[in-house]
Amino acid sequence: MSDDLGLWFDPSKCLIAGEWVAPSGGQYLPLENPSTGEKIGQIARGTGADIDAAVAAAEAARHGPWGRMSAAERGRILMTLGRMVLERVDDLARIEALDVGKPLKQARADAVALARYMEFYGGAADKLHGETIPYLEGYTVYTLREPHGVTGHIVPWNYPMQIIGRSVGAALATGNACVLKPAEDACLTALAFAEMAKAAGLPDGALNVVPGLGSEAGAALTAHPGVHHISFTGSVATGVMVQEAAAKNVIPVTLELGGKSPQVVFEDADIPAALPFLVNAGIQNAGQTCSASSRILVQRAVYDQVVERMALRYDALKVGRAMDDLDVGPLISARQKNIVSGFIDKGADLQIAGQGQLVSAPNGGNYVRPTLFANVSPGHCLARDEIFGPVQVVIPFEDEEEAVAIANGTDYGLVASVWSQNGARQMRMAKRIRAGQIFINNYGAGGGVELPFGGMGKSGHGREKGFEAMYGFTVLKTVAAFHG
Ligand code: TXE
Repeated sequence: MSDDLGLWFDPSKCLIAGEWVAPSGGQYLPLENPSTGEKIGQIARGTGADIDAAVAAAEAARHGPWGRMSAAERGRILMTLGRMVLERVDDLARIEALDVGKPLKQARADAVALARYMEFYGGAADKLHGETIPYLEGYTVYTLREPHGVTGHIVPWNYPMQIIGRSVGAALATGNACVLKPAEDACLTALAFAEMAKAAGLPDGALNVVPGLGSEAGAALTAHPGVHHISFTGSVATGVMVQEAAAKNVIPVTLELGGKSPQVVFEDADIPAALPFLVNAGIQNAGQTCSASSRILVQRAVYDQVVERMALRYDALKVGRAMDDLDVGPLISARQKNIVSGFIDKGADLQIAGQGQLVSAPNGGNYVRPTLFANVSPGHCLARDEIFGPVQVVIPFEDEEEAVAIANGTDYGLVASVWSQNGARQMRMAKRIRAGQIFINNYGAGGGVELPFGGMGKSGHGREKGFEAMYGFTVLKTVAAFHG
């Protein structure tokens, strides 16, 4: 497939108040193709002034036609948008592959997920409601679920379409007006989505997009006194800054900050069924997945067998250009490649059980070989820190007690899975592992628009996806009426 971007919109603009405008500072950031390192265009370097204009546009939208629209009408627009996304799935996949280096099939899955979010939240928009509460004689008490107002959305580069879908989708469905700051390394599908939203009939100002640097446009958005809720997905360090900025304005934040998610394989597991999940959950999107399963915990009796069979799969992994659609593409940037290579170097004294092959890796692309480390001790940095690359460690354990201790032994708590045929053990483990999502005999990195998702510990707080996200994007108001 060709490396032609074939864009149907101008990638160097911001969308503010329904208008495509140049960044007020007149400055731009380069767009690079991670598969080759080539410059393929430029995006806007939005400024604090652009964020001011976007927040003002969102504020106006919530007092204009968007704010007055019925929930059913909002839902209809989102569903129309979902259909439009589906019609352009291949275009979206192509530009995502070129912009972020995601192999085409994986990029396509993200575009389909974006459409699913619009369908889900479009359908749910008019199904969220408050309650009546029995109270004193002579009173009727009910609750209203109201939008926060202006919501800020700071999105990373690893799953732009999915994260925009879950965050902006739920916020719009509940009647908020959004300001979206996509990641500097991954803006194209955010702009494409905004262009489609406009064409789907979303009123001006309901969705504004300001690309730019995290330290400029991102920081301006999180500190803005006109923003009423921030939804952030990214690193722990930046998440802390976002929460500090939000605290100064006393506004709620949803933080999704990644993890070190384990899969726990017991001796009674269906190992052939587990194997594809064990490996795919670590190498999907080149391991740049918040819910990547980077730790595989295996009970001693089956440990050698699992390592051997995972290693065979690793050795067969093909790495190369996103447009060649192999198992693993490049990492997002040279910086990310350095971080991941640094971690692989830190494992020099460990046993490398299996490694993927570079088969189409032009110079200048950000490639690393997927690497499986065996016999890693739980205290090693490879078993503790988020690597955010195609690297997994396999750790042996003796019994349930030890499995729980290792599984819960990092700062994170996003996702976990338990592989066992023993129902009682499944239930015990699901209760004892500290994670926002537990899978039993499967693993769902990135999947399930219906399933509430979010972290414990340093994986963050607040829940996205499903109906739960809609509660997060609304404020509960209690009305107590005395009528005698
Ligand atoms: O993240 P940042 P980076 C982890 C992963 C990765 C590491 C660094 O381990 O190796 O973070 O990635 C915006 N105010 N994750 O540096 O900085 C930024 O523009 C407001 C896990 O890319 O957190 C981008 O839009 N916003 C993760 C977004 O924050 C700011 C996904 C994420 O960037 C800002 C990505 C600021 N001061 C990385 N500084 C996951 N949970 O999936 C930056 N940003």
